[in-house]
This record gives sequence, C-alpha cells and structure tokens, in this order.
Amino acid sequence: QKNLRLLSAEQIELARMLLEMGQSHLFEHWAEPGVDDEEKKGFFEQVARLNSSYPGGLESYIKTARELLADSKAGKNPFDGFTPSVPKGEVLTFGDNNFINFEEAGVREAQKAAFVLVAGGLGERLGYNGIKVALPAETTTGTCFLQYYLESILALQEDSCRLTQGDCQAQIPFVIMTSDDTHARTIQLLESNSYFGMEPTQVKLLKQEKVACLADNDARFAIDPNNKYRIQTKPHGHGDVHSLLFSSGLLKAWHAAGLRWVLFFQDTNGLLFKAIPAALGVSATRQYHVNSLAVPRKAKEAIGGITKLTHADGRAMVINVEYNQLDPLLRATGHDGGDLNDETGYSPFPGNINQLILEIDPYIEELTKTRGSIKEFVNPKYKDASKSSFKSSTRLECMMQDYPKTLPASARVGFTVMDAWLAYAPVKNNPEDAAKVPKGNPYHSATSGEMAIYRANSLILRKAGAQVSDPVLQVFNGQEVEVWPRIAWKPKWGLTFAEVKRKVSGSCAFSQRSTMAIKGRNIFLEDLSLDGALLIEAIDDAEVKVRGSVQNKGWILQNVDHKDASVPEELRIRGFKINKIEQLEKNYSEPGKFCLNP
Ligand code: GDU
Repeated sequence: QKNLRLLSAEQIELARMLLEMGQSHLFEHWAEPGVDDEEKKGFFEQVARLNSSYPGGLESYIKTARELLADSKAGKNPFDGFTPSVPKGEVLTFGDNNFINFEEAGVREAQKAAFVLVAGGLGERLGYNGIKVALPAETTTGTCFLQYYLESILALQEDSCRLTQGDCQAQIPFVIMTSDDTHARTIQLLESNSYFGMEPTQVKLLKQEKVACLADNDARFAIDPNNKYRIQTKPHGHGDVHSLLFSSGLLKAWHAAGLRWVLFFQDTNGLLFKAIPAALGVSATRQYHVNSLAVPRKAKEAIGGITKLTHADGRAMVINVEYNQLDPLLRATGHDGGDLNDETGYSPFPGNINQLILEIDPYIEELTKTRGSIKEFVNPKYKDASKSSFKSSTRLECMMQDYPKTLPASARVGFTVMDAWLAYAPVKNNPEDAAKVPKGNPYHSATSGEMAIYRANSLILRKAGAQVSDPVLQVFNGQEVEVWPRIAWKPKWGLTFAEVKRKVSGSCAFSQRSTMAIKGRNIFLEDLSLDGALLIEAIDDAEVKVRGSVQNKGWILQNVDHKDASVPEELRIRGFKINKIEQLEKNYSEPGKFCLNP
C-alpha cells in the first residue's frame, strides 16, 4: 500500500489488476518506500511490457493459463473426440513436368510474396554458442544460413521479374522475428555483411517478448531467481509471429500494397529454397489459404505429422500434430503400435517441416478477429503424480503451425509433400545426440545438414543430365553419412530446376572427390569434366562458358573431433574440415563473353 504513492495512474491500474488476478505474492517481499525504488520502477516497466505484448493483456494470459493448467492436471486429452486419419495433399516429384509447371507458377507469384523467418530460438538442442542463422550451411563456400536466405529471396525476386517482365523495382519484403536471445546478434550479422546484398530497408526485424513464468496451478507468476523485483520470463514459441505481424501493421501494409502471400520458414534449413517455388506454385494453383510443406516422415522422427482430425460432432481440420503427441493420439484411437512406419518404410503421416504459405486475404481476415493470438498449450513438469506442484516454473507456449486451428471449416487448408533430399535438412541436434539417432532416421545435425546440400545439388545436376559419381560413406562425429561431390552454387545461378537445366548442357561429369563452387548468374557448364576443385566467380554481366577437363588434387575432407577445442566451433560440430590442397579458381569481374577451357 505504502508503495502506491510512487506509482503513476497507469501503474496503479496494473498493480490493481495483478492483485485482483491473485498475484499479491509478487509484492509480499517489497522493501519500504525509499528502498529499491528504481527496481520497483523496473518491475512496473516489465509488467507494462508483458501486458502490452500479449494479445488481451496479462489478465487474459492468467485466465488462459488457469484453464490450461487445470486441463493438464486433469490429464485432459487435447484431441478428445477427434479421430486421426491421413489427409490428402499434393505430392510432387522433383523434375517432372508437373513439378516444373508448379515451379514456374511459383516464380511468377513470388513478386506478390513476403517472407518471414522465425529466428527467436536459441537452439538449445544444438548447443551452439552463436545464433543459428550465423552458422555456415556448408563450408565449401562458407555461406551462412542467413546469407543463403537473403540471396535466395533476391534471386527469386529477380527470376520473378524476368519471367513476368514485371516491375523490377519491386522488392520482396523480408521479416525476421528475433527475441532478446538473438536480436542484437542478428542485426550485427546483417550489418557487418552489408545485408548480404539486400537493401537494408527491405529487411525488418520484429522482436518477440518473452512471457511470464507460472509457479503453480493457480497461475501465480514465478519471481525471477536473480531479482526479487522481476517476474521470471521464458520464450512463448514461434506462434508469436502472427500477433507481431498484425500488431506491427506490416500485414496491413502488405495487403494494401497488393501482396498475396506470406511465407514462413525456420532458422536452419539449407535446402528450403529448392522447394519454395514449386510449393508457392501449388498454393496459387490449388488456391490454398494455408499450405504446409511436408516431407515423408520416419515414425518417431522429431517433426510433427500432418494429420486430418475428424470430430464426432462433424468438425474436421488438417493440422500439425506435434511429434510428442502423435504417438499417444494414435494409441488412444485404436492404433495399437502408435507412431509406426508402414510398408513404404515411412509413417503414413507426412512430416511437417514448418514452412507455411498463407494467402494474405483470408489471413488478414482471420487475424482481424483473433489479433494473431494462437491456441496455446502448457507443458508443466510435475514433481509427483499428485500434479500439485512443478519441478520448475512453466509458461504458456504457442506454435506458428497451429494458426489453422481457429479457421472455419470452409478454409482451404492443404499441404505439399516433397522429397526430403530436396526440401529439408535442418541443423538442430548436437553431435552426441545426433550419433544416438536410430539408424535410418535423419541426424538433423550440422554434419548431415551440410552433406544434404551436396547430395541435393548432385542429384539436381544428375536430373539435368550431368554424370555425377556415386557417394562414398564416411563417419564424422559418429554419424555415417553419404559424401557426394561437394557442389555448391549461389541461388541466383539455379534456384529452380528449369534454371539449372538451362545452364548445364553437353556431357558434364563430376567425380566423387570433386568440389565445385559457382558464384555468378551467367555461368554455363558445357561438356565440363571435373576431377578436383573448381571455383568460378563472375559478375552478372559476364557470361562464362565452361568446357573441357579440370583435374587437380582438389579439396579433401579431414576428420576433426567435436571435442577438439583448437578447432572453431562451426567446424567442430560437423566433425570435419576442408583441406584445400589444389584448385582451379577463376574470377570474371569485367562484362563480356568468356570461355573457360583449361
Ligand atoms: N523459434 C522462435 N521463437 C521461439 C521458439 C522458436 O522464433 O520462441 C524459432 C526457432 O528459431 C526456429 C523455429 O522457431 O527457427 C523452430 O524452432 P525449433 O527448431 O526448436 O522447433 P522444433 O524442432 O521443436 O519443431 C518445429 C515444429 C515441428 C516440426 C519441426 C520441423 O514445431 O512441428 O515441424 O519444427 O523442423
């Protein structure tokens, strides 16, 4: 009471709300007025922030938390009354006519798209000390994930304007959702690399706030163990992206500018943009309000399963069921073995890779109703079976892929399945955990993420008519992986299959021990035979034809131990480094036509 005199009217209102909502314990240990006054001010600043950043404010947060905690205590099944079945979606085969047509449709649409990267997570499972988007996707060129994403969006922008002969001034907006854990380092990465060639105004950062931690089943807020004048907070999950796009006004601005699509994606997938054009083409052609990208999923793999849920009362939806919930849901609905592979060797439920394409009109209509709030969940770790107290504080969480949960039955919710080798190779697991992944399931490590890029590029070149030698098996950090020729190219060289095909002709061949890095838009491979390392860089106005045979000692992968602290962390976590012995390197920095024929 005595402390009230220090407060502004707005702060008194917040204090009253907290008291009414059963949070009086937050003030019990407060010192007399005059003592710790700055800290007390800080407390109210924090409460004001927590209140304004949550749709509906703290009151609504506490109410929802009480409901969800009561459901959790009662062991209520979130899927009560729903029966799971395998939904129907678009299944694409890389490189066939259907795929090429969807890719072209997608490239056309791209100039009406905005991209949103959710990158607020620290990646605790990976245990890397930096932000995940700063990690090299592959170490042949050293391109980090963020660079790959920006360059892919720029390539798509240019391809789209060429194809449609449209307005080449138009920029595809790019948003990055960060958090306090990643914000400053994301800005620093962008600024120290001149935004990887993108106009700084084209990129917007939206920082998500953390949410209040809950100490008990009554949703009493947990006090920060390091400061008795602060509420402990934790991340709320990637679902925050929807309310941030709404409250920032960006969505409205995009809509007003005539954009049609918003594409969401995650922090570490070095293959993603190989799948984006075709998936966007599917959205446009099938007129999907929601389109999730999926890959065949191994049972128990740590990715959600896309599932059709049909309720006894007639409701039905196509939604991601998170990996830890799919098995119990299946068991509870008569599938005795739970989450199992079928005769194809995969789970019948396609794996959600959390790449979502939303059509803006219905999206903005829905968000106008919900303000972007997404169905939340709570996952308390209880001390014992009585479920009356927690081992540590918990909080409400939400996931961006739960957006369709509030949509009306008339919404067109679909998905697009692509080959995993083409579309999905995330970096989530540290070397120890990756080495323990059951044989045949993907490692999702820095090692497998990099190898997947070489495999995809090799397979794409094969499909384009080149001869690419088979891979060899090698073990890095305890993980057996296929090592294909280390082939990497800039997105602007070949974002789509049609573009790669246009640039590869004659009889090209690559031996397994080869390395090739192509950095330039107009580099054409004609009858190239490579057995060694070849690096070509060219400005856009230089057209380079590459012919003949290149042979040298090349670049060799050398094992490193993930515990060897003398090796930089970025390399250690993949278990190898590249020993650059000999290469042919050419750089074309003047406009003109050139032929490289060694
Ligand atoms: N993220 C945030 N804010 C958060 C938490 C996470 O922006 O508060 C971001 C991360 O940076 C990352 C993305 O969200 O880019 C996903 O985070 P994780 O990689 O930790 O996600 P999970 O592996 O737990 O699961 C998610 C989906 C799954 C499945 C999987 C596929 O929830 O259904 O699709 O990705 O990669």
